Amino acid sequence: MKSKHAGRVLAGCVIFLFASVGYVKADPNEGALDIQSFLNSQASADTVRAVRYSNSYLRYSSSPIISGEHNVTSFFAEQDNWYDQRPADSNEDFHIRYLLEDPTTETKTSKVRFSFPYYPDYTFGNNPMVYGSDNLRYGPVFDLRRAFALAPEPNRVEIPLEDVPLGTSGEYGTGILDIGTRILGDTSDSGHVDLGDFALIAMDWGEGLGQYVGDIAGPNGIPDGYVDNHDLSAFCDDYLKDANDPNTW
Ligand SMILES: [Ca+2]
Ligand SMILES: [Ca+2]
Repeated sequence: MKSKHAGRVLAGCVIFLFASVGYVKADPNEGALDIQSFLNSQASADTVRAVRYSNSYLRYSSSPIISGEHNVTSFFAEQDNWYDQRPADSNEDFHIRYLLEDPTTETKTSKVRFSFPYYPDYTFGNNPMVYGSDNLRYGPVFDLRRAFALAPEPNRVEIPLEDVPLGTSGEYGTGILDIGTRILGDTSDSGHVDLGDFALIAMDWGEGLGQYVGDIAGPNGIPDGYVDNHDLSAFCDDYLKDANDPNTW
């Protein structure tokens, strides 16, 4: 009787052990984000994956990641430079270059798509995610999480970029994705959100359609060319947050 009970306990332990090994719990700081560019609605590049994994990233070793490299620049291209060259758990900014091999034969529309491949796990926890591009149609930066929350398709955000003119070849744009290192409302990019950032928003308040430092949001979470209540609301959400103090996020 005693040994039968012990046998059941042992069997229970073994089952528990297997269950524990099989269970994947996302570390709040870990994540993966797929980034794709599109010209005239056609995917113009392979998926680039922005990642921050510690050891568990090895589970996804088929991802285009070269670990151990210390070049913080990441590439985004039609051809072969499409991998993330940062260390696997890097906290560095993710630099993106939009590249073309052949000159465009017409002016092309351009957009970039972000999606979480392992939703709801591995989404970088609550780390702020801010993206800025030199060919973002409006605004200097936008909050990816705000855009995700308001996107028509869950876990997929599409951002229109400026058109790529006829005859363009090589690099046609660059962008920087900050994960956990920049706060959207920090329009001065000083690391801290305060009244100085509000002053920049106030300066652009009510102006006509254009590109403004204070344009950090819009009805769908993406800068819309105007500085109004959407931007003020985004600023208020971030007021007094500090990029160096996660407790304030
Ligand atoms: Ca600031
Ligand atoms: Ca706006």
